[in-house]
Amino acid sequence: MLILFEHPLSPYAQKVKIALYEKGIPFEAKIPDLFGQTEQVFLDSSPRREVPSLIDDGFTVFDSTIILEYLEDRFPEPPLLPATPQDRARVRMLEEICDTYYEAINWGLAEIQVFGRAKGALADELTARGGKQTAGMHRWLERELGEREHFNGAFFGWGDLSVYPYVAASALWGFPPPAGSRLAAWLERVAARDSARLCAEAVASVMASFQNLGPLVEAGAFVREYRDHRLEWMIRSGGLDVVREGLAKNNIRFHVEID
Ligand SMILES: N[C@@H](CCC(=O)N[C@@H](CS)C(=O)NCC(=O)O)C(=O)O
Repeated sequence: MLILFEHPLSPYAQKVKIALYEKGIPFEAKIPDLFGQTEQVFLDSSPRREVPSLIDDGFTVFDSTIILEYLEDRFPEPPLLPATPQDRARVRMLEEICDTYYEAINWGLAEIQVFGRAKGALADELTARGGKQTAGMHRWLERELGEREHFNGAFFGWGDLSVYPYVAASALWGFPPPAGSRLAAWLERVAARDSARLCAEAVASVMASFQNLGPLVEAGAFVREYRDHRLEWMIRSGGLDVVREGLAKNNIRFHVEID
C-alpha cells in the first residue's frame, strides 16, 4: 500500500490526499515528528524534511506537485487534469499562485493566531495585512472561476484540489470568501465532497488540540520553517522583528542543507 507522510494542516498534503481519495487509491497516512525524533524512512523520502512525501513500493516522491504528477501518470483513472493543453496550463497556474503566494498568507496568519509570534499592535497589523491580502486573493479567484462550476472546468479535479485547502484555511483564520460570491458557493460544493470532508475533519481534530502554542514556541518545542515565500511574507507584511526574534531564539529554521 502507498505510504503518505503528511500533516492534516498542511495544504500541500491535503492536495495529495484529495487526489488519492478522488482516485480511490488506498494509502496509509503517517505524520512524522517534524520537531523531534524523525523516522529515518521519512528523512530518506524528503530531503527538505517537509510533508508530503509518498512511498510507492519503495519508490519515493516528495513535493505535492510532483506527487500529483506521479499519481496522474501511475493511476490515470479517473483523470484529475482537464483535457485541453490550455486548461491544463490554466489549472497549473492556479496551483502555482496558491502554493507560492496564497499559502504564505495563511501560514503567516497561523504564525500569529496559533504560534503567538507577535502580540499587541504588531499582531493586529499582521492580521490586518493578511486579511487584505486574502480579500485580494479571493477577488482574483472569483475572476478565475468565472461562470465555471469547477476551477478545473467541466469536472472536479486538479484546479479545485489546488485551491480548496487554501480557501478552507482562510475561513479557519477568520477570512472566508465573501457571502454570496461564486467562490463561496464553489467552496460549499467542494466541501460537500467526501475527499474534502475527510481533510476538513482531520484539520478540525488537530485544531481542537491546538490552543495558544506561544509558550511552547518560546520554549523551543517548535522550530518552524521560514522558507522562501513564507519568509518573504513575514518581512513584506511588517514582521521583520518576528524573524529577528525567531533567529535569536533559534525557534525558526530555513531549508535544511542537503548533505
Ligand atoms: N513545495 C512543497 C512544500 C511542502 C511544505 O512546505 N510542507 C510544510 C508543511 S505545510 C513542511 O513540511 N514544513 C516543515 C516544517 O515546518 O518544519 C510541496 O509542495 O510539497
